[in-house]
Amino acid sequence: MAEEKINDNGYDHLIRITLIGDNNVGKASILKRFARNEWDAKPVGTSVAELEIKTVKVFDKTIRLHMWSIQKSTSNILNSYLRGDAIGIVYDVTNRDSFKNLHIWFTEVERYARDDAIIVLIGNKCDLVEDRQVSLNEALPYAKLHNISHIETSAKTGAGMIDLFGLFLENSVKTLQQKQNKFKNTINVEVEKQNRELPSTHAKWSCI
Ligand SMILES: Nc1nc2c(ncn2[C@@H]2O[C@H](COP(=O)(O)OP(=O)(O)OP(=O)(O)O)[C@@H](O)[C@H]2O)c(=O)[nH]1
Ligand SMILES: [Mg+2]
Repeated sequence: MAEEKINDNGYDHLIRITLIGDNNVGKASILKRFARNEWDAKPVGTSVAELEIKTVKVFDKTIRLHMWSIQKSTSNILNSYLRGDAIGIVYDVTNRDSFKNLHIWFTEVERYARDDAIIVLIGNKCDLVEDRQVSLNEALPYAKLHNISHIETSAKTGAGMIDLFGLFLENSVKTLQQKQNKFKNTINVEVEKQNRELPSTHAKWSCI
């Protein structure tokens, strides 16, 4: 008999991921690309918060993802969205101001995020090579200073999506399993990667 039974909702764990950052950096587009593999060149801006839901397989667990993108003016309710398992702080590589404003978002994260939350710095719109205003050479030391990972993405092309969400997922699941005192150092990973159209270097999880 399985050591742990899937719950009545059909998943082992619920993981909450929240993307924050300046207006227009592509938070909703990143989630739409990952959740539905869709791209919209002219999306309606988020009024308060937007939710995407997706179910994935990580290690041998079925994970339900609730992924929120938060609008900047949501600051009065930001705290509740920052209590989740993972947070992506997004800037736009073609918009220097969105990089300069990162300290505002880090302050909010430091104030509200859980100690065990997975935090990733995300440089989006890396497809716009000609318009780039923020280089990797600037972003990487910044991420290192804050002791977090950094990934560049393009919601338009899908670049970096699998790496980003692989990072969120693998770390969130490990944290959950450590919490449940069931984490094993050697996990036999057996996953069929189904989202093959997205570029990837990760093979430890799959979309189902
Ligand atoms: N070229 C390019 N454009 C992008 C990318 N991601 C988002 N965009 C565009 O940037 C604009 C803003 O995208 P959104 O996803 O609405 O950004 P947001 O951060 O959710 O914006 P707010 O809800 O206003 O805070 C839209 O015109 C998108 O089409 C990307 O990776 N590459
Ligand atoms: Mg939005």
